[in-house]
Amino acid sequence: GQTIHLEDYRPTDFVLERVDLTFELDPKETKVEARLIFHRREGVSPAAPLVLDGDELRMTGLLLDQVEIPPTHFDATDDTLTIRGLPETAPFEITITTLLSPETNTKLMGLYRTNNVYCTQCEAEGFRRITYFPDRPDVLAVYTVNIIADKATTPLLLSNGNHLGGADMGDGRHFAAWFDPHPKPSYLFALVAGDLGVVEDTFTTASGRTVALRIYVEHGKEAGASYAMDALKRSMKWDEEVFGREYDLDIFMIVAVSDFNMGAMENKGLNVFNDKYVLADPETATDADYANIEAIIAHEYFHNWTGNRITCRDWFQLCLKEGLTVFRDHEFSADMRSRAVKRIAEVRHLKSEQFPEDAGPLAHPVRPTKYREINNFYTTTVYEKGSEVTRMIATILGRDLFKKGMDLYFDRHDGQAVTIEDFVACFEDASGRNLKQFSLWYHQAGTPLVTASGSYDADKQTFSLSLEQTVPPTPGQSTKEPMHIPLRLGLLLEDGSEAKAASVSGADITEDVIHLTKRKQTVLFSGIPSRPVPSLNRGFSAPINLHIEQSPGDRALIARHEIDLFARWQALNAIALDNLVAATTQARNGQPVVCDNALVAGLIAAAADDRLEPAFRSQALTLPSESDIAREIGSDNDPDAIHTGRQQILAGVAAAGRDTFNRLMDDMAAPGPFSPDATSAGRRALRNSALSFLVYGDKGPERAAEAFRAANNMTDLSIALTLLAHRFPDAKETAEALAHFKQRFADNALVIDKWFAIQATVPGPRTLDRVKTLMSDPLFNGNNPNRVRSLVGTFAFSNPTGFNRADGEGYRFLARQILDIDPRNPQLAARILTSMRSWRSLEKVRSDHARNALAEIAGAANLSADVSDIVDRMLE
Ligand code: BAL
Ligand code: ZN
Repeated sequence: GQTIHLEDYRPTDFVLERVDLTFELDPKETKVEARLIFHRREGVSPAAPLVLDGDELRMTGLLLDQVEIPPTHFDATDDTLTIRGLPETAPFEITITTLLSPETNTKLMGLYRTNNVYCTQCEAEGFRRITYFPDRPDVLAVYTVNIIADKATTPLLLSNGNHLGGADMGDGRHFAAWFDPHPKPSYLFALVAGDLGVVEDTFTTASGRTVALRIYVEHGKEAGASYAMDALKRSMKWDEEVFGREYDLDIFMIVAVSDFNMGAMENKGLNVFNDKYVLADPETATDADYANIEAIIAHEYFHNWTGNRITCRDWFQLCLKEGLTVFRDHEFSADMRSRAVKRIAEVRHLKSEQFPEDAGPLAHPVRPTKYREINNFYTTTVYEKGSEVTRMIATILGRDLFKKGMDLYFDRHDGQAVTIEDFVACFEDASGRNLKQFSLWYHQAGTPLVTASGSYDADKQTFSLSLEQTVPPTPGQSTKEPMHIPLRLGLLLEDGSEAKAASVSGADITEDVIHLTKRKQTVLFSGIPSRPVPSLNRGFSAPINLHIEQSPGDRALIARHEIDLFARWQALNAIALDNLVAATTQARNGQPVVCDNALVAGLIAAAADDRLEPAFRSQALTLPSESDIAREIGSDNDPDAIHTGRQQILAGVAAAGRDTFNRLMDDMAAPGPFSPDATSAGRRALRNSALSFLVYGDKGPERAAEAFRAANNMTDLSIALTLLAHRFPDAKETAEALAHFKQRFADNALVIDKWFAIQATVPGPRTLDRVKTLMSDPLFNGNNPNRVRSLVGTFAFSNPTGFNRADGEGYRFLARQILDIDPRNPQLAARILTSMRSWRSLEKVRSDHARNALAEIAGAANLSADVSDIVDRMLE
């Protein structure tokens, strides 16, 4: 594919006014008639042709104002339709007829079939697989959609907007008409048709309108949608209360499907979801599943304003809707659950997914300036770092001015397709602050590194904090400008209280935020009575790497006394990470691994502290992952040494904390029947953290097997199974538990995904053979994205020792899988391939194997644009 550049943006020559679509649905041959009313934009040359996008289309008719267009007046190529000789000023109607085969559409873009249901996915460029169209987000039009289908097999006919009516056609078919009054880009178009069950409810908006709510799922699964419905109503209310946003149609629909490339899609009034993010009951969903459902239901709903009412001018602006909407769903979850625990989970996710991306060959700015395949830019940088950038605007301006800026954004740009510059201007105008330097966060890739050191002058009672920032080079950006980094901080005194400085110089400071804007800056705090311990980047106010020389004792002081709970966790995590990095070196050199007493004491004290909420204590007990350690080390990584070192540290904590963990098993036992609420989930999390350490210290599988038998919910059951499979892979009890689990849930695809994932993550070199064997299991299905992700994706992304086998077999296996998946589903193949994004930070033997595997992919014939874009960037 060719490279698209931001600087080449220009508006279309023709303005699209209206779209009328008629679908005659058939699995093998669906007929689509698209009637498009255009007029030439003022000032555009009368000779300019109309150029429309297409992808794998079969066109059987092309009319201008109902008259056939002669072949001399148009050209149809693989990806465009060019029509010449169009009216100079008057509006005209183009009618295009295309034939589609939904049944054989395995790319899951455009119109396809899943479980006998017709379904669409149009973001980013799927609409052009339905008809020729100006398929870009700045073309907003009003749509009418007519759907015709067999009545017996396809009783349900859905599209965007409001239902206009329908009728029997007398020939076994029926039709329905839908009208969406809100102008929208084609990527928000949706059609769903089939035979589905429904859960219904209503929501009354702040202004008193009644909105019909419907969630469609497979027949028999209706009960599993009740949590999603509850989350939807809470989302609608929250968006009214917090952002002042009301819903704008008479009906809001969600459809759950089992074959979906993404998590979910925010089509206007008709969200389509991967059923993984809709269906939940205690027997089959974990606490993490419940939290994800709540977050994603909210995310897609919130898009109605941030994405749909105000959309992107072009795909370079993707973070305009995604970063902002992730920020909104994070705030929602924080309000529904524990804010501190939510923030810890967000930061863990950001560091484990986005930081590696930003440090490797796929690094790109939050607002990129070029792309070859837009599907490859639905990244954690655009989403998660994009959310962090929005959060920093709120931190810099403060709550009230941030709200004022958001209100201005909704007011000023409703109904428009806009840019990041438009978004930032609203906050500048609302606050009077200059955000020019801050905007570098959108344009410079790479995670900034801030190095800090402090010194205390007892005579003068001053504390001086020297800060230096560097932004590492990233592909296409070798030198960087200093950024505006908002750092929240506190200065803790020996007794744990916080010092209040008499004055601060050397940096702008607002509340507890210091604004770092230069490469080097020294901040002087006066009136500090004794040597303080600085607690920096409270709440993770900036998405940076922070290096500060701090003794374990100073960190322990923060871990005990910070008023900011996130900062306590951050301090514990820093102690643990130092220890794990040292343990890796020791393991690699064949030395005994030393587990620091300060770490063990800190972890156990946090776990045992009844004043803290259980969910937080569980987070405190969760050591940095093997990939966290690899990222901290940065280069020449040996995943086996990381694993061995970490296991030794785990053993140290398990042995020292046995009494505490045993007590927690009792204290955190469920007091009543299962409930998915955050408090109950937190108790389960802490109990399972304790169980994990106890099982770690066990010689045999009895305790884990007993936990498996006793579990009455999927959280406990899947953790017990994971403990058995990972800790005692060869035990008879493990084989029995795996067989029992498989048999019990054989007809529940989402649970069977967990069964595959648990086995794919068993550490060690033998797991590759198990994964290969599992691929021949009758329950494996290479056409179902969730299933492929659960086995192949989980193995590559989440099994550092298994995937990174020293002999390179893991990479060769992945290369073969990518080449196998790519012709069917390029998006899925490209996404799984990004699991190799950190290959250059491996030690030489492994990185040589990895390069060879990537070269094998790059050299294959007929690669999709998706995979070739990723592999080329990885090898660049
Ligand atoms: N727009 C793609 C799916 C999502 O981010 O909501
Ligand atoms: Zn989104």
